[in-house]
Amino acid sequence: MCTLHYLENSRSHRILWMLEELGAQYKLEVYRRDKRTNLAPASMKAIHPLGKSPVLTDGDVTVAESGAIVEYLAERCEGMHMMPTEGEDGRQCRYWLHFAEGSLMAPLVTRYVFSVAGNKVPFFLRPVLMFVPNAIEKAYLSQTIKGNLDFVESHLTGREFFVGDALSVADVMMIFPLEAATGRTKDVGPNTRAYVKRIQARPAYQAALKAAGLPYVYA
Ligand SMILES: N[C@@H](CCC(=O)N[C@@H](CS)C(=O)NCC(=O)O)C(=O)O
Repeated sequence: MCTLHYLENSRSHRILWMLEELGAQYKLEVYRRDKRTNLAPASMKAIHPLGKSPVLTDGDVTVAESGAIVEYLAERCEGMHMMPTEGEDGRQCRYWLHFAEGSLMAPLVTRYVFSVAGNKVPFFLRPVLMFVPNAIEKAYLSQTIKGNLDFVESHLTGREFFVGDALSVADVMMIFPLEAATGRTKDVGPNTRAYVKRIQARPAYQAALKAAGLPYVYA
């Protein structure tokens, strides 16, 4: 049986949700974030050298990176119906799986790090110390994030899922950045907001919340 190393309020939630969608048997190890730094606890480094979450262990096998974990689960837990590999659906599935972390999460994380840093700077020093982050926000982050979210919004027009007409690992990967964006920006369109609500209403998603037994705050 595999074990999901689950960090509170993190990308781990998408993996827990997938395990529930698959009806897989699993164990859950829950880790709390450090109250001062909000980082993962040092004990996660004993599971994987980077100490990030999610991590899945399965006997001697350790799998890190959400994208690699969802592929592993599809292959190992009779979940290939969630990972089309052929034709246009296969290409689309691979595209969105990579887009989620590669294109969508990256600028959202950068903006988040800048905002946390900004909150720690005394307000009278902010104009000086936040000059570079503010310039990066203006010249790059705002247009990149908006461009990504407009692209997603247009893709979701008239669609229930990211790929074809069934839930796939593309949805599992996309939900986390879309939840984060919904909480943090006004650039998320109505199709995307409705999609996030639909996913969150799924019984397996609700079962994942229950299994974690912690509030899930992603904004
Ligand atoms: N691209 C990685 C990102 C992993 C990652 O950064 N996880 C965050 C949680 S969302 C984490 O562990 N943060 C705690 C820390 O950096 O200490 C993935 O998708 O698994």
